[in-house]
Parts: sequence; structure tokens; C-alpha cells
Amino acid sequence: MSEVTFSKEGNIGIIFVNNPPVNALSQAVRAGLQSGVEQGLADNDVEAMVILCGGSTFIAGADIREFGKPSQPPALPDVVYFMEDSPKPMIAAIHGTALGGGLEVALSCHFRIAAPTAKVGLPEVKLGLLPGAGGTQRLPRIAGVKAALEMIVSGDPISAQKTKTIGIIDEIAEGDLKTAALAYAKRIVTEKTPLRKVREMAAKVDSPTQFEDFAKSIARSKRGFIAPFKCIEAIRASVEMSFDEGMKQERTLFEGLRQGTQSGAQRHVFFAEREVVKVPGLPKDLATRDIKIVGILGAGTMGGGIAMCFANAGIPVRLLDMKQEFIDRGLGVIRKNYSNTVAKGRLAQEDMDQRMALIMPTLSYEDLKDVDLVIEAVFEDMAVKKEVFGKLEKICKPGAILASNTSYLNIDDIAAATGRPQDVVGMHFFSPANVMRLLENVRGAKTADDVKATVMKIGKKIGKVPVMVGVCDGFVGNRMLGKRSRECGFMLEEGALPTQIDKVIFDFGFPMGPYAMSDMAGLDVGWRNRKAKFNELTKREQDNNLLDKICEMGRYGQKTGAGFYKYDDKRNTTPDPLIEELILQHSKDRGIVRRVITDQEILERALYSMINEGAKILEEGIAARPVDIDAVYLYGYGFPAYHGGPMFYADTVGLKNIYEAILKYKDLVGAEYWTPSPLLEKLAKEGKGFYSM
Ligand code: T1G
Repeated sequence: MSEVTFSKEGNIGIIFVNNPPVNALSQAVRAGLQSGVEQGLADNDVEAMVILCGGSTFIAGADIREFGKPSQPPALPDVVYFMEDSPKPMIAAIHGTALGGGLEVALSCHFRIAAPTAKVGLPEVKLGLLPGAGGTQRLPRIAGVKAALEMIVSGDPISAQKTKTIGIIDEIAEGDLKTAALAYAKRIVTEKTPLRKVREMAAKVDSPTQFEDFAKSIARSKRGFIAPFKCIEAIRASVEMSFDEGMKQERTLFEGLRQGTQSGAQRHVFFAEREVVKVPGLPKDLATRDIKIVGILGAGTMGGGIAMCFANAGIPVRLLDMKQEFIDRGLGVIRKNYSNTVAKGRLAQEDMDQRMALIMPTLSYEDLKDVDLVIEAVFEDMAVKKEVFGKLEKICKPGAILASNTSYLNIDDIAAATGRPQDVVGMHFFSPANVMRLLENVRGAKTADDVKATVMKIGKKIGKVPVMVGVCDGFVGNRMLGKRSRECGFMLEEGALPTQIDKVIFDFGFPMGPYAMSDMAGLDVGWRNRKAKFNELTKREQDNNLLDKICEMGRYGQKTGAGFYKYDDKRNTTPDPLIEELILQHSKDRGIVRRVITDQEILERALYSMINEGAKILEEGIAARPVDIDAVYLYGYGFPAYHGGPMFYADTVGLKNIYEAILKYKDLVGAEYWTPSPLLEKLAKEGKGFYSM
């Protein structure tokens, strides 16, 4: 198949790119573009050339899969330089999303026309990169430094209308894009419109400290990432250097990022999000059940958030609760959430109204009889769940999927409360459900394959990253997090303080440390779980009763103004000397001589305990692949994208190093907590990683 073809319509050459699914700039496409322009230049009948793409989108960027390999000529910067040097007008005809190298190809053309629904963007920063084919040098010249900083550092696409306003696009096509592009090219030839080479334009700063100011403005949101700040450096070169010097600076900065660990991790994240939806063993084309109406039990925080997920996707919801006051409160929270988004200008009022109209509150189970999927988000108690599912089985139509939002209860036990276990599945949303993208779909032993395929498909449709997991205590995410919590609790009594542990985890890249997070979630939640599982705990875990002591003081975290930390009425956090005294006394009472615990030990015990548990989860088949575990942590627990997820990070550190550290902690803390997973031990000894098993 030829990815790029050249043809003529009258005096206009057409360079047609057809490289499904997104016309990525593979080596063949780059070579095809080059030869297409050469053909047009050599043909005396051709007076202008149009670049068009087949399929759903204009070129959506370089082929990300090529970045880990040695680059092959022709290099994209050379191809686009050659295009811009064409003495014959070059016109880019954009539809879908012209992203990354695709927009850079368009910027090296002399003119650009776009379909009204088209979008353009430079998302390289999301891959830990920066535009590497002149985007950082041409965009500031044509759109201005401010727009270039915003587009390149955010990586977010903008609409065709906005691009016309800031000067990237010259024409918005009326009707068929190809027809409009050919007519535009003919007009340029007829009117002898002077060629506009973007590289010959000048880029000007808007203020002397524009770059420093912009870097400060992203310091918090881009904390820990390297690429956003390199993007600023590259854009600065467009103002302070000649175009050619700026291109050299861009190339240097690009290569530095491409070879760095952060970009490798972020490219892994890009593919991970897409890989997890393909569940091993589930046929790709398995027919799924049609989900037209969704029932949700429980109008509380979780139920309300889940209702919003479906309403946002245009799917009608029946929201059931037992009392009108619960319904009213739940709808009030949903309405407030939408209103806040409208107030920020991120949602139109009419869209909010449409979504609210899709949520039908009810007090009657009868209103669930025709739903295609019901998700219960009621109290986390097995007896309650069994009672609810017993009712659902009688009410819901045959073929309706009965899902539980439980975060750790056994789906098989819940399914056993019904006569149709094949229709029962877990759909574990993460709070706030209308924000967190992770959805742990928990397959029961008897869950039907088409039910699994359906919840994966509907999860993607409502904008989640659905991950298929098996039944175990805590599934994947909470089971691994429990090990981190255990180790941090041990380190508190051995010598560390909450502030030190939180700082180490925060500096690694998590949004917050475990104690700040517990205070935010509510210590009473963890306390209730601890009491429920107390008999399953080891003696040391039972004796490590710091959480009990803090909760018994009525300190449940932010909601009571104090937990591990103190909070003022604006929820500003301050360490509390009272907690430090409590911890020191606790160690004394336990006969533990406190010692200095290094940040490195904290990091290793917090992360490697999770990684070791992740390896066990793989051995047990609870997760099918390391990528499933990474996705859970990236989209449900704020694992920093520039580390790629716990299993990818483990490979970066090296399993041999992790294995040796585990043995060290086995001696220090005890074999019952630190016995290496056999899989991890095997891979470490073979010099392999989770991703090179
Ligand atoms: N390279 C390779 N494969 C890609 C790809 C890419 N750029 N983009 C998508 N795919 C695959 C994807 O993995 C999936 O594969 C299939 O295409 C459909 O994707 C030099 C250095 C374009 C908005 O970052 O944002 O240019 O799972 O499921 O929802 O300066 O794909 O089917 O096997 O996402 O319709 C910059 C990344 C690259 C754009 C379409 N460009 N892609 O979304 O489909 S770096 C990007 C997207 C660069 C230059 C720099 C989206 C999309 P599979 P999909 P979609």
C-alpha cells in the first residue's frame, strides 16, 4: 500500500496521505511527502499543490512507535523545510485533528484551509517531548508567543475557528474540504498571492519577563515534569535566535527529552491507556449488550458521581434512593457540580440542563425494570449488598447487567445472592467518580464474556480508562495501597513522622502524601476498615494502633479540622505537635527505639512493597498484564505519568535492585511482610523486567 500518492486536478497537484488509522508520519509517509513535492515541482503543468489526508483525520503526528528506535531518513524537519522552500504554493487541507508533526507539516505550507470541525494542536509535551519539526519556531512566528506558549505547554488542541482568529488557519472550508481546497489553490494561483513562509516571519515577546512569568504560572501544575519547561526554552529561542539557530536549539532540546526516562514513561502511558481496553482472552469483535438506560442505586457521593458520568455521555439514568431527602441532597450535589463547571466556562448552561434532564430520580425499584445496566453504590456491607442484589434480580429484566461499585467486597459472594451470576460484575469507580478516570471492572468467576466486553466498552464510552481485574481483597489498586499504608505505619513507629513521609511521596510525584490523603478522605473510613479486618491483621499491625488513638480523639481529618495534621477554616494544613508527641509516646509504649529513617528508605518501602504486591497480583492472575496495574495507578491513584506506573517504574529502577532491597527489608522488617514474589525474584535473576518477561 502506498501511504502517499501524487495526482493532478487541472493545474493543482494533490499529495494524498493515506496511512490509517491516524496518518502518522511513519518513514514511508515522510518519504512520500518528500517525493510528492518533488513530483509537483518537476511537473510544469502543476502551479500549486494541496496536501490532503484520507480517513478520519489529517496527519496526527509522528509515529510514536518509532521514537524508541534509531531515526530513519528523511527527518521530518528536513521534509518540512523542503516543502516551505517550494517556489510553488503549498496548501494544507486539514480535517480531524492536525496534531504534532501534522500541524508542523501544515505550518510549513504557505497556506492552510480547514474543515469547520477540525482541530489543531501540538501535544508532544504529553509524551514528555516538544514539537521537533519546527513547531516551537514557527508557531510563535505565525500565532504569537503567548498563543504558542499556551498551545505547546498545555498540549491541548484548539478549534478551527480559534486557529483562524490567531492566524494559523487562513480559510475555513465551506462544504467538501477537497473541493474547497482546490478552489482555494486555484484562487491563489490566479491572484498570484505572495507565498508566506512562516520561517521568514518574526516572533516578538509580549513582555520582557514573559517566559519567566509563564514558567512560574505552570510551576505547580507541571511539578516534576521536565518537558513543559524545555518547551518554554525552545519557544524563547524563536525570539532570541535566527530561525536556523532556533531549529538547532529545538533539535538539541528535543533529543534530550526523547532519550530521557520521562518521555519513555509518558509514551508508555499513551499506549497503556489504549492497551488495557483490549482484554486478553476476550474476542475483539464479541457482541456486547446494548446499554440504553442505566439504573444507579444510591444518590450519595459515589452514586451521584456515577450518574454524572453517564449523563455526560448522553445516557439516561434512573437514580434510586430510599428517601426523598437523600435524592434531593444527591441531586443538589450534582446540580452544584455542573453549575461550578458552567461558571468556569467549561460547560454551556444548555448542556447542563440537558444532562440534568437525563437523570430521573426515583424512590421505587419498579423504575429499574427496564434498565440495561444497574450499578449499586450503597453501603459497603455484604449483607446490604446481598439484599439489594436479591431485589435487583427480581426487578431487572433478563439480560440486564447487575454491577456493584464495591471497592473490595467479593463479587462472587454478591453474585451468589442472585440466580444469574453470569450477569453480575464489579464496576469500581474512584471518587470523585465524575473526575477520576479509572474504572476497575471486576470479573466474577461466572461473569459472562459479553458482560465483561460490555462494561469495558461502556467504560470507555463514558470517558473512563476501564481495567479488567479479578476478585481479591482490594482488587488491584487498594490491595497494593494497603502494603504502602502498612509500611508507612511501621515507619511512623520506627522513627519517621507524617510530614517526612508525605514529603517523600509528594516529591516523587504523587498529588499528596498518604497522611494528607487520609485526612482528606476521612480517617474514620480507614478506621472502620481496620476494625472490620482486625482479626486478619498480623500482631504488629494490630499493635500499631496510631490510627485508633487519633480517631478516638475525634480527629477524623479535614472534616473535623484535625487528623494527622491541623486545618484552619480554609483547610490550610499545619503539622500538629500533639500528633508528634503521640507518635513518640507510641514508640515508647511499644518499646521501639526510634531511629533516623532516610528518605530513600521511605521511598523504597512505600513503593517496593506495592511493586512486590503487584508481582503477586500478576502471579495470581488478578491482573492479566503489568500494563493493567500501571493503568490502575496512573488513572486511579495519581501515580506520576513521568514514572509510567509502578510496574514500568520498577523496570526503570531495575528488578535486580528492587529484589535486593526487598531482601534488605526482609531482614529489617520481617519475612511475613517482605518475602519477594517468586515472579519478581525470577525476573530479577534473569535480568528481565515486567515488560520483558
Ligand atoms: N503514533 C502511532 N500510533 C498512534 C498515534 C501516533 N502518533 N496516534 C494514535 N495512534 C494509534 C493508537 O495507539 C491506536 O492504536 C490508534 O492509533 C487509534 O488511536 C515530530 C515529535 C489522533 C486524537 O501525540 O491523540 O508528532 O490501539 O484510539 O480516539 O514534533 O490517537 O488501534 O492499535 O487514540 O480517534 C504527536 C496522539 C506525536 C497524537 C485519535 N501526536 N494520538 O484519537 O484514536 S509526536 C500525538 C492521539 C510528534 C513531532 C512530534 C489520538 C487521536 P490501536 P486512538 P482516537
